[in-house]
Amino acid sequence: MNTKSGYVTIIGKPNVGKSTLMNELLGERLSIITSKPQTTRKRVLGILTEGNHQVIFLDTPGILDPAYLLQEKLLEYIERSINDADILIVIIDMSDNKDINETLEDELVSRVLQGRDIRKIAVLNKIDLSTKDEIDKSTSLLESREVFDFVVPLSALKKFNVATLKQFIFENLPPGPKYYPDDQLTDEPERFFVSEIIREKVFENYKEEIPFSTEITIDEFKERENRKDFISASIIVERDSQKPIIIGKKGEAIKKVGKYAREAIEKFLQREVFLELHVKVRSKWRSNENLLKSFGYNIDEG
Ligand SMILES: Nc1nc2c(ncn2[C@@H]2O[C@H](COP(=O)(O)OP(=O)(O)OP(=O)(O)O)[C@@H](O)[C@H]2O)c(=O)[nH]1
Ligand SMILES: [Mg+2]
Repeated sequence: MNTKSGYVTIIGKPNVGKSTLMNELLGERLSIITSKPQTTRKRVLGILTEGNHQVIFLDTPGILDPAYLLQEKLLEYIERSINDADILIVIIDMSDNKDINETLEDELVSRVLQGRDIRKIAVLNKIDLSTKDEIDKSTSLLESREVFDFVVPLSALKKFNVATLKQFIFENLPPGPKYYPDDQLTDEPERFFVSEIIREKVFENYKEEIPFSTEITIDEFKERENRKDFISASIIVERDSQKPIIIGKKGEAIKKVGKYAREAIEKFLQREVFLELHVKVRSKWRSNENLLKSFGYNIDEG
């Protein structure tokens, strides 16, 4: 059989809709999405198999100038995912006037665009928030740069033009074997998605610097016969003063997060679970090499 397969890496500034687009292309809610920037912190792999085509999507953290060690690690995930790419998607937020130039002038992006001979796609996302004139103007501007093989305005949220993008990807996949079984969606373990879902609920339920100061660890994940799975997780914060904020008055805040997280985990795993949440302080974990490693930010091992 003439199969086609390849890696499609999705990059862009924070919050432009990378994870929304990957999920939409996959038809599954795999990567977590929130209205806050810096939601994605690792490379998230999603597999799409249709007929003779297998696409391995890599969703990446948003590109920014690293201010602390965690952000340097995020940049390494992005660079690595770019190196793996057969096709590169650069997403630009159409509703943010500055985003086109800032993205194209970003050092990393311009290096990639001028570099390796791979297919390069510009996605102008969030067109549901713009007028037709604005969209036409931005599309022409991107086309005039002549670095992209394809420029597509779309709305990942409203599912507009996503099929056109998918078609282009399928047509431009190199010949190759299927790397994964047809029904496999990802290569990450269930506990990764469980921790991500909890982090999504933390992002959604706390304000200001709290989401950015938190990390999730899964301390226990037990499948039990004839009983619900048992999951014990910790919300890690950076300072003692953040602990009572996570817990809330009479424990209400953490209870709410726990409920939302459990419901979303059950939906994802399609089975019932018992979820227990703790809070731990790990001083300045975002700048601590060993702690980052223990939280799984070890790029060398993939
Ligand atoms: N209006 C509109 N909003 C969108 C669209 N696509 C994504 N969003 C919203 O933009 C926000 C960010 O979406 P994400 O998919 O998390 O963005 P991201 O690029 O993965 O963000 P990071 O992982 O933080 O870099 C969410 O609130 C989405 O619902 C779109 O096409 N239209
Ligand atoms: Mg994301």
